[in-house]
Amino acid sequence: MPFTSNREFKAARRMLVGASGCYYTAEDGSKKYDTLSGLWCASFGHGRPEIADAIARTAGQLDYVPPFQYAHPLGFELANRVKQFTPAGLDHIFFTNSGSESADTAIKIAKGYWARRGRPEKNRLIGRVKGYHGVNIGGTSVGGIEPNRTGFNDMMPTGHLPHTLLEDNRFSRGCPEHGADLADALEQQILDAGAETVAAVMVEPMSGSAGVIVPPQGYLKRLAAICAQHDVLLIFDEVLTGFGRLGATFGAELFGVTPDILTMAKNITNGAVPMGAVAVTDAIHDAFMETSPLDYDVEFRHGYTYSAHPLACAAGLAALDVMERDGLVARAAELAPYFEDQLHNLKGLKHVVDIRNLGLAGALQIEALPGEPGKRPWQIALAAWERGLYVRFGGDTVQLGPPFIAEKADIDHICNVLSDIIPTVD
Ligand code: PXG
Repeated sequence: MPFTSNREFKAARRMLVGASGCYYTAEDGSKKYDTLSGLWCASFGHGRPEIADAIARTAGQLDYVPPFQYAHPLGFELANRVKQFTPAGLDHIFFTNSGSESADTAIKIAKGYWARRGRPEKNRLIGRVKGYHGVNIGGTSVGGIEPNRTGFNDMMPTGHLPHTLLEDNRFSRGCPEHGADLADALEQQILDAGAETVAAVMVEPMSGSAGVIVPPQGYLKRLAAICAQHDVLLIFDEVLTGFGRLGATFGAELFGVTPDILTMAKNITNGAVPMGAVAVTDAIHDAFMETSPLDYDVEFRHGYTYSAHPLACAAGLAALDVMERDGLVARAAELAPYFEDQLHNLKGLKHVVDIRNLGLAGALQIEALPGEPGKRPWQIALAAWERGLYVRFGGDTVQLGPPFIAEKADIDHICNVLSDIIPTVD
């Protein structure tokens, strides 16, 4: 099983057999409130009939189309739909099947862009400590969650900026005050390596997996300015933040920073069918289109058997319709201040050493049990499971990303259960 303590799971399996709205049904029939929207991907609520119907209809009509040199209308429809939501200037969409594939696709686009511009030595990527860009070779290398990298030997040579998790910022509400100057490490790394060797810097506007690390005020604008100054591409990994999680359609929009490349996945289909996407600027798109003298040449030698899969496209079109029709991004934004208040009310609880939040993403930092990292959140999640909550655990944080259709009473319930449980663990 992926990212699972397999031996422990076999001893106490946690099986889900149904999903509707904000709840899962476990195999014993009990309901479990979904406090992380699946894995941050089913944010519009489970079991949306519009999405299920679209998938079923398409499966009966057009189960599969080869995406190499052939196509189907739903792929173009979805690309046009997605670009209605991406920031202005990011109008060219390439489909993948996951966030990891989006990350590695973005990295190859960045490297290929400079090669096509006659600068193949501009090839190096810079990521950030605690960053997460999935599990493929590129994303693992650029990512900065140390245990995910060690044990696999050297992958792609990559630089890493310092993370922005500062002691001074503990218990900040929303974007913390301190740390914009940490962006200056990018300038130093570019100068050290030589700007002529750096292709791109890749960051999540808000780090999700490492435990909701919210960017300091002004930090992302500073990163973008340094990139522009040194001719380095900026890649935003919005796999987790995209389509509403921060109370804005994208982090790029919320922070007023438009990257050159933006990756997506998760909410794009509300999690119902695997899908990812990468959006790029005209300049990048054109660099690929213009370089070959042969008009039948393949411009981008990259893609997957299941790129723009009809079922994923159908699910994506239906999911984005639901998001728009029900005003779900605005709903996430509306609920966010209440979520923030309730989450920060947990300050003072035994073991809770930091609380972070932005939009409908939140994390409680749990003091690690000496010598047994990650144990307390595991114990918390198991106790929460017994109390009817599905809680994601991993590392020493408890992460919360409720569905955008959550009610205030749901937020109260989640926080009440956690406040009962957390002080009782070892
Ligand atoms: N980039 C980012 C920013 C992500 O959050 C990926 C890439 C990889 O996506 P795929 O679809 O290949 O898994 C992710 C995935 C968590 C958690 O607990 C987060 C993710 C996945 C599983 C758990 O925060 N993010």
